[in-house]
Amino acid sequence: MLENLDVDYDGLIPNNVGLNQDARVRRALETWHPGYIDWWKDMGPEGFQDSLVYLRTAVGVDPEGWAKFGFVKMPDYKWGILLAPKVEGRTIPFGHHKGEPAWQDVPGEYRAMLRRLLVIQGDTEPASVEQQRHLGATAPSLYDMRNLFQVNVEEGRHLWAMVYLLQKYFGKDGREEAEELLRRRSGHQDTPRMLGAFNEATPDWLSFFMFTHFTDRDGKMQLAALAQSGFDPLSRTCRFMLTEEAHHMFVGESGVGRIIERTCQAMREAGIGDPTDSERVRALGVIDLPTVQKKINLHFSLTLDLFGNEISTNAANAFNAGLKGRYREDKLTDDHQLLTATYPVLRLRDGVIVREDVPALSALNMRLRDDYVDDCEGGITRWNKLIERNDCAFRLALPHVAFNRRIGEFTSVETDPEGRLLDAASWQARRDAFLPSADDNAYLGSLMRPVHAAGDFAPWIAPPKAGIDNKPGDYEYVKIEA
Ligand code: BYC
Ligand code: FE
Ligand code: FE
Repeated sequence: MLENLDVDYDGLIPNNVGLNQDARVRRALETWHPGYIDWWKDMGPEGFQDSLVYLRTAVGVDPEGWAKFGFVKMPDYKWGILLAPKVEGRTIPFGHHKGEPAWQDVPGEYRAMLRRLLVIQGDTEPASVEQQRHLGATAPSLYDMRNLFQVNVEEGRHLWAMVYLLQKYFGKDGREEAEELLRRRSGHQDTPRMLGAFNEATPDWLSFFMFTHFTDRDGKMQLAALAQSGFDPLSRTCRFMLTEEAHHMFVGESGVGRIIERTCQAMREAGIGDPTDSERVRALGVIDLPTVQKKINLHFSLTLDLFGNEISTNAANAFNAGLKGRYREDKLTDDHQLLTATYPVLRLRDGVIVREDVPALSALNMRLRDDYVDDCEGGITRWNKLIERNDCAFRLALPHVAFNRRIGEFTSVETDPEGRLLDAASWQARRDAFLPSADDNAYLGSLMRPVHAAGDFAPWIAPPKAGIDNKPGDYEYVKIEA
């Protein structure tokens, strides 16, 4: 147990997987490293590569004190390979092989399925860095700029985590996949990233906060499902990744919260009682709450697509194989095989949305998505409390799961955010009331002006409650001219 907590921090690649004793994998990773750095310089944060950034670096896997903070130039960040400690005697928690010893090596019959899961997971990590690469230029404060870069370097580390598994357990195929992960590009016409939401633009900071709130939360759910895996190295990898994920969602939730707070405050000061009077609110230079709602509608619906089809044989196969479990599988008290269970799914039947019980095995994507929606509801409740505390007569809400979907049951229809079906003409007529319009985006764009003085914040966002690592409010988190 103890050796798992020891991190070798001396070499090129900090790790707790004994890379020094594993010449083959170390060589493969060291060969991959220059390509990764080239990718980071080309596709990672634009500008600021020579700036000193106050970043946390993972230096251990002990839940207390796993990270240390310090100034680093991003290309010199120590992207390490860290697995949560091995649990002695762990068994496969679900599926056909439930109760058998957890696999320490790739089960031959599931090799292709496992590789695909690792590649899809790996692909999202650099994709998000690419999507966010222009945001440094318009950071509303040094605090926010630092948080952006923190998220970016950790998504980079998540790519390393998947590349390690590919190179260690999949030999030549794994090395080829690792190269491909550096070759695909978010939004590229010919070589796009694999999943829809990761090819969308993140044009402004409200989008960034929504992305880290909603889409990083898909990351949390998927990693939690993979952390249950009977393939032990994947389980241990994902368990440690989840430690980092919490901060990404904090950045999103608190970022949106600070925008809401600033808007309410400006409205109060100006004596504006109607939060839907967007014109007057915008004249104050803050983000009107209806625009926040539209961004919620967009990012929530795009992220729901990442759960795949409601009814999925891929998901059933991955569960039966013991590779991908349910959210908190270890806390659930059923047979963990789902031999006879059913699960309710919303489906489109003759133009009507109905609830239907289907075999639970086939509905695992739906189930994970439901757990995700619950988690998102918590965020909405907290934002609404903030609005209420500010005496503002406005409430945010998640749109219906059928709204604006491109994957699954509702691909072929359009609905309003309450889930009422709309014909094509009504959708066209009302689209801009539901989703950010060109005007909304242009307004947000007009607010995106960088603020570089330590302790200052753009006028559309409130300062955070506390600094990172207990630093004071005027801390210089990024030394731009290092
Ligand atoms: N876009 O049986 P189905 C994160 C494809 S986020 C495009 O419904 P399955 C992060 C699917 O590939 C977490 N294609 O789907 C967040 C399949 O194609 P093939 C990322 C899609 O396989 C922020 C076909 O449709 N991790 O970490 O059950 C920042 C039928 O598929 C999409 C994972 O996703 C889509 N949205 O479920 C940084 C975990 N959806 O095979 C990072 C690993 C489906 O027929 N991935 N398709 O050609 C998985 O577990 C599953 O692959 C999915 C899809 C949940 C994604
Ligand atoms: Fe990640
Ligand atoms: Fe993340």
